[in-house]
Amino acid sequence: MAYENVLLEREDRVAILTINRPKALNALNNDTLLEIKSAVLEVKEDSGIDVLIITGAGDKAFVAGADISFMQNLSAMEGRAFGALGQDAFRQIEALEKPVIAAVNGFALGGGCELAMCCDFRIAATTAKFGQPEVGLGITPGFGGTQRLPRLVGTGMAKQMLYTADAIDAKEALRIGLVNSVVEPEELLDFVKKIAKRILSKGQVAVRLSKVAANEGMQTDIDRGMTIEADVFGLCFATTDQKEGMTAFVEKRKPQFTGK
Ligand code: DAK
Repeated sequence: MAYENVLLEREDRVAILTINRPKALNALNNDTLLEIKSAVLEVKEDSGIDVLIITGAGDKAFVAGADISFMQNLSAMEGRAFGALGQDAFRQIEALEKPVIAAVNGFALGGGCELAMCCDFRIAATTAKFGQPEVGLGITPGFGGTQRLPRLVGTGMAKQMLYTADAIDAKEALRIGLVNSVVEPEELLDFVKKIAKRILSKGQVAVRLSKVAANEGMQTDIDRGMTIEADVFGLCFATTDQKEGMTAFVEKRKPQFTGK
């Protein structure tokens, strides 16, 4: 499908989704959110893709937030619909049964921070900045920020970021656990692709089921979480990847996984 506000490229079994409105620092308007949803659906349905990387076009921004010019004159009902669209798009990324890595190449503010947070994990360039500036605009975060930020960095740090609207740099994001690594901007995409390759070398059914179990477990109590884990663990024994992985170990060779 042809997109105007995003790019969807494929390299081997990795898809790279680039939010592509550099003149507006990749801010998210209605069309961009709709295109993100379509692109993620494409990735979901493409059995040749096992990992998704999300990044921003240009060297300044990952995504500088929801598009303020677009939101400025929305009615209450339009605002509600816009919020629901963003929530829906980001939930679709979070629930995608394939690993999603955010390569945060600059400003990740408001909806941009929220987009990064719905990915499985985040790798940042040294130039990245994270924040939820919404209260400075007289609104609350609307694409999951009040829910995902406390889950990721703890309630105290999340509330400080939410109430002050202050942005933090990549080093601080690393310290509080919002990102996993910080690398030079020119190394960012290669670094993330190397992580993707590490994932691709493993059994993909097991990778996907790990995501399902971790995500569902985060929303429930530990006992229910253990049941979910036992279920996905059991399911692995119905796969050829499990047979191959364990046979290869016993035969002291590298496994040849087929994702089946
Ligand atoms: N929206 C629209 N345009 C934006 C933008 C944004 N979020 N961020 C930047 N731009 C545009 C600028 O207007 C400028 O356009 P031109 O003037 O050149 O036409 C261009 O990008 C370059 O930006 P600057 O000239 O400002 O660049 P600087 O380097 O000086 O500053 C900056 C970079 C990122 C610090 C600054 O642009 C900035 O503060 N941007 C806004 C950041 C922000 O506040 N983001 C959060 C947006 S609010 C909800 C639904 C959604 C949401 C909440 C609720 N419900 C329905 C409940 C989500 C809210 C948000 O994300």
